[in-house]
Amino acid sequence: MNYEVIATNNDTQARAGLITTDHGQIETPIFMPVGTVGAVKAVHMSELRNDIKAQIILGNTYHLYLRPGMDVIEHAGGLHKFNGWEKPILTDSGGFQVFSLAANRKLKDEGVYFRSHIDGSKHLFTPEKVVDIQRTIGSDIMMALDECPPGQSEYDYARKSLRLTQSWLKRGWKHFNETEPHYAHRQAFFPIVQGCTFKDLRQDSAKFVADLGAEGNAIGGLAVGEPTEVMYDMIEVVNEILPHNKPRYLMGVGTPANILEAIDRGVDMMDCVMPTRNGRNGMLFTQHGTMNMRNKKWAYDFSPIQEDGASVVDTAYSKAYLRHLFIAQEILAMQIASIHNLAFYLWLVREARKHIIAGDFKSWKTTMVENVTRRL
Ligand code: PRF
Repeated sequence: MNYEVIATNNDTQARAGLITTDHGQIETPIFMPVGTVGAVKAVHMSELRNDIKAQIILGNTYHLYLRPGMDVIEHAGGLHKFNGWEKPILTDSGGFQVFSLAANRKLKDEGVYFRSHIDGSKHLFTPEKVVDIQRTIGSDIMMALDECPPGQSEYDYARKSLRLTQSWLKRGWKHFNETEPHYAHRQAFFPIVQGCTFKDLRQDSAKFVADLGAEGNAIGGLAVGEPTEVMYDMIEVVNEILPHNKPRYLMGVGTPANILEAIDRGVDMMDCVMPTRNGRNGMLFTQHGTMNMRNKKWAYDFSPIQEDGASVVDTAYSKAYLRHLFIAQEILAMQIASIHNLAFYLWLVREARKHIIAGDFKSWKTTMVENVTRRL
């Protein structure tokens, strides 16, 4: 993997960059649609490519390991061959998903024991094992095993948790360097900064991560219940330390406004289930504000979903029709909303990139944050 900074501004920390992987290039800042089980919910690969213009998607170690299992993925020749996505794939390590989904979790020095949320079977994830799993999946970017404590954690817990994450990181990094890819393409390994809402722990974690010298670095443990301003402060603290010549990935964030504020603070990569999950519930994000498509106010509104929208669905269907589909619980409603929201998120980061390069990102961002936070 290679990363090159293309442009910076002197009034923000924002950067425009270019990541090169063996599955192609990624223009940053970038938003990565979430494809937990190897599929972005309700969206075809052709729509991801052509309508949404996704450049990289996410997969999850936890889900793919439990189902279909590593034997199937290995026989398929890796996830790219299995799901037909030929561009870059990033996989999360499973730590975060174990904490949000699995039953009977037990944290030990060696790793995390848990029971599958699917059939109750017992498993152990170690820092080494999640590297092996991600080797089998064949993701272009793999993530380290970490613990992501709740946003309101006490200092003592946060410190102990960070020590565990750091000892896992050392082991995962060592194992990554001692093992080879299973397929013909190269893989990168991103360590994850933790430390909850405590500045000194965040700094400690960021230094530890920076010292490894990985090809990119991630910021975890945010957007987990802490106030938004605290999240922004933590991003600033961490990005003062993480190297400028490596991409920075903010995990699981967020709303369109969160994304713009993160880019302003020097973040290059983001992912979130929000555009797809909220979309399936009838919430549309647009550059003029959010719309709840189940609302009665759209019943006779035959104007396009979004006149100046970024994807084909925006002008192909009316608001009244989309509302009807949601009320009638038609599958097409979820498909349209998912395509619209993802296309909007990808449009937003492309625009951000243009404005970083043009040098007027700061003023563009201020106006855009106001617009996207409106309710229509
Ligand atoms: N760690 C990992 N994945 C994550 C997170 C984390 O802290 C978050 C937190 N926003 C989302 N996904 N491994």
